[in-house]
Amino acid sequence: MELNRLIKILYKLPLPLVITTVTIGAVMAGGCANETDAYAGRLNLPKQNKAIVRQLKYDDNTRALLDEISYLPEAYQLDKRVLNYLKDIAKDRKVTDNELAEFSDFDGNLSNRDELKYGTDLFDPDTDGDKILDGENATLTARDSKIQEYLGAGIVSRLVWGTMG
Ligand SMILES: [Ca+2]
Ligand SMILES: [Ca+2]
Ligand SMILES: [Ca+2]
Repeated sequence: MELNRLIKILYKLPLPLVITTVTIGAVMAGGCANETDAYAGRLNLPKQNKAIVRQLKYDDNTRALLDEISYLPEAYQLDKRVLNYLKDIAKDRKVTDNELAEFSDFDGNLSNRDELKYGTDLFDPDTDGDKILDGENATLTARDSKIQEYLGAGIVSRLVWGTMG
C-alpha cells in the first residue's frame, strides 16, 4: 500500500483507532530485535555482547550465532577481536552464512568448539608453533592417545614380545 493512501485512510479513522494502529505497527516493526533480546537474555551473555547483538534481526542464523557466542568462555566473549567481529556482523542487522561460518572458526582451521576441546588458541592456526596446523595436531594427538591407550593396556608390548596368552 502506498504511504499517501495509508495516511488518507488513517485520516478518516477516529483518533483512538489511529493511535492503536500506529502503536501495533511500531511494536511489530521492533518485534525482531525484541525476540533477539529475549533469546540472548536466555543465554546469559555479557552485556557488551548483548548491546551489539540486539540490533540483529531474529532468524536461524542469528540464533546459531548467539549459540556460538554463548559457547565461548567469557575471556573470549569480551575479547576486542570478538566484539569487533560482532559489530561488523551487526552493521546490516543480519547474519549471512559466511559470517556464521567465519564466526565458528576464527583462524580458519579447526572449529572454535574443537579448539576449546583441545585447548588451542582460537586466533592462532598453529598454537604451539611447530608448523603443523592445530587441526592436524589435534588429529595426531588423538591418534597418539589411541596408541598410548593400547600401550597402557599392555596389548602392544604383549604383541611385540610375544608374551600373549
Ligand atoms: Ca580455528
Ligand atoms: Ca587455532
Ligand atoms: Ca601446531
